[in-house]
Amino acid sequence: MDVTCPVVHVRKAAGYTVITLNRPEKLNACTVPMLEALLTALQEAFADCACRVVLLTGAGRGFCAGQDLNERKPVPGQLPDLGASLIEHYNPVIQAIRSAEKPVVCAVNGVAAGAGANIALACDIVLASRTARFIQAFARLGLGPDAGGSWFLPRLIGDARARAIALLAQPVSAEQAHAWGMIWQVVEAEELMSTAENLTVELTTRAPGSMAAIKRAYQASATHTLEEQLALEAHLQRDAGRSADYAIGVSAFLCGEPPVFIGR
Ligand code: LHQ
Repeated sequence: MDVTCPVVHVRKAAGYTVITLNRPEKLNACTVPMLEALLTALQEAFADCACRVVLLTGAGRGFCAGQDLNERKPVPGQLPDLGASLIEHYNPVIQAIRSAEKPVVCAVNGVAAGAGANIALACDIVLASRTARFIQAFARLGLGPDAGGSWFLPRLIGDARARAIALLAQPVSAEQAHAWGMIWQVVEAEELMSTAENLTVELTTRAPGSMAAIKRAYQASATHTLEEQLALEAHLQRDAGRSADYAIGVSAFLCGEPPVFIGR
């Protein structure tokens, strides 16, 4: 079933949901209605038993140009509250992606700038078209980093590179992003969606409980000590060992058959 709203398109496929940012004429720059629709689409997909994986992409030649600057134009005599914008609209999107039990694949089909770049980096597996660019545009606008960029980037590519690309606000090509470990894969533009969709389908065949445990463990490892992480792994593995997924996975292995996991 397809659900279309003006700014975010949702397509439900077998085992996964494709969410497409849909303001192509503005390179999918984010407005409040778009961010609200994106959050709703993510929440619905995460709550949908028929959906095991989410694939996020953008319509047209851009992935997302970040905040729509027309919507947040400085007005003389008024003090804008961009912090409120983040707290109300961007942070919930980032947190929804990171705290979800289901993997989110991102197909970056073109330029990803500002908060748009960081929405992509919040996702679990990021593929980019060879034509895509990632721009930490904030320093060109008199802004600081947001949408999790200053958390994701040092972890993904190291502090030296993260600081430099933020301070310089220079575009990073998809190839460079891949070479630095910022993203999983670079794909020719015409093959991006088929490659991303095939990978998404492959993820739907993996154990849903494993997806949830892996996401939880990797998120926690960013702040945990080794001791804390070992304890968390033991806790997660105790639960996993008692799950239907484990019974299915082991019995399939012992029978020499591919496992067919039931949903959660
Ligand atoms: C846009 C935008 C855009 C509006 C392209 N806004 N129209 C801030 C505040 C609050 C809270 C949350 O977070 C943030 C952080 C941010 O995200 S601030 C925004 C960060 N993004 C940028 O600074 C990117 C601004 N855009 C650009 O630098 C260029 O458009 C890029 C490099 C992305 C693409 O360049 P081109 O390929 O040459 O395309 P274009 O510039 O011609 O853009 C196409 C259209 O999209 C154009 O509209 P028009 O009606 O003239 O055809 C642009 O005005 C529009 N557009 N980004 N952020």
